[in-house]
Amino acid sequence: MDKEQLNKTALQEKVGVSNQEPTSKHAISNLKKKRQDQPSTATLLEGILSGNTAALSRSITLIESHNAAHKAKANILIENCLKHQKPSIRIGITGVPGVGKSTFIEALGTYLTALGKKVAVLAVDPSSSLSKGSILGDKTRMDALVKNPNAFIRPSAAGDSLGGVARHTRETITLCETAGYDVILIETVGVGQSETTVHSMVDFFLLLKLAGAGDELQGIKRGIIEMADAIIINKADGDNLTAAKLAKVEFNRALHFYPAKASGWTPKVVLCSAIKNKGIDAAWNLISEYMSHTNKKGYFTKKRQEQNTFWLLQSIENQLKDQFFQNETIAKELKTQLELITENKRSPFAAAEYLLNLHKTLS
Ligand SMILES: Nc1nc2c(ncn2[C@@H]2O[C@H](COP(=O)(O)OP(=O)(O)OP(=O)(O)O)[C@@H](O)[C@H]2O)c(=O)[nH]1
Ligand SMILES: [Mg+2]
Repeated sequence: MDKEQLNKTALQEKVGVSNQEPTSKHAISNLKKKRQDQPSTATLLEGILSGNTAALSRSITLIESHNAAHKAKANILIENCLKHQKPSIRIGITGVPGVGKSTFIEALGTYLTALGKKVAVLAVDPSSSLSKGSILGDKTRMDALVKNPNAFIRPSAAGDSLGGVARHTRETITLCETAGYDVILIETVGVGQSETTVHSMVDFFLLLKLAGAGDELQGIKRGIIEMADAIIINKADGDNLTAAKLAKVEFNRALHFYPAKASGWTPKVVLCSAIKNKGIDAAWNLISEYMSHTNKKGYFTKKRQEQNTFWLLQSIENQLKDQFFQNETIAKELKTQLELITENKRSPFAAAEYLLNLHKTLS
């Protein structure tokens, strides 16, 4: 083997000279081209409209992307979808971890597909990147639904901020409605901020509870009960049934003390055993009753319009905040200003005004 040939082997290293990757230029350019070979927005829309779930999944991945070019493409796709959006009902499902949300969704989803409806399940869980198992767990607890051709399950992008997850979920709802899903079920853990976010994007908000444990014990805040259009007492089976019946009476009484809803709807309490498939029909009947009640009064559409206004303003707020805090000069100056405040040399308001003026000159 001559010296030149030796230089070409992958194992040989000349001091100070890094060997070229043993990949041909042709292969690299092919790989890059393939990566760019993303389907066009027209192809994606066509796929979504024809019920192709792979196209739907790809479109959701596109809207979840942080890449600027993808974001621009996603905006076009969403805008084109708006013309094709079909009627649906968006249902938010919340409750403390372990109350049975996923089991309930599995039962309700299966029940609805048997009625001939198409069901999409989305999960809002910004903490899932930390807790990891939650999304995977959901998938396994929805065994039947995962295999059901009339159901589509999509967990939220892990590791995102709540603002990011919320935007993606809102846009995913639009995509699912374009694909013709009649019922959109959105699962969220009822212990943080996410349920307020979900409440502002759904038509009907369902709170799952357990009998026998106080609100404090269940980590449920009063505000969440106020948001609920229905309370489902889950795990009303076996030894728990008597306590569940009692809880129903108590909740019905307690709900009278909450202020009346703008829709004129009185929240109701339903007993359910998601695991035994009991009370699922009663829960759906209640949701249907709510739909006809709010449709009659024109409230259903009004609420969606109000939600759109809220999301427009929320989106502006989020983007302005991002622009501000992601600016490097601002980040540096912010540190200096914080020091000045700590040393009592400047007031927080003067510092804020200074930073905002600086941002204005930078943009
Ligand atoms: N006895 C009984 N157990 C139930 C019922 N529904 C759910 N479970 C059980 O409760 C546990 C938690 O159920 P999940 O559906 O995963 O609860 P979850 O609210 O989705 O939980 P997170 O996603 O972790 O917040 C599982 O072991 C279920 O089998 C029910 O109606 N009765
Ligand atoms: Mg779950």
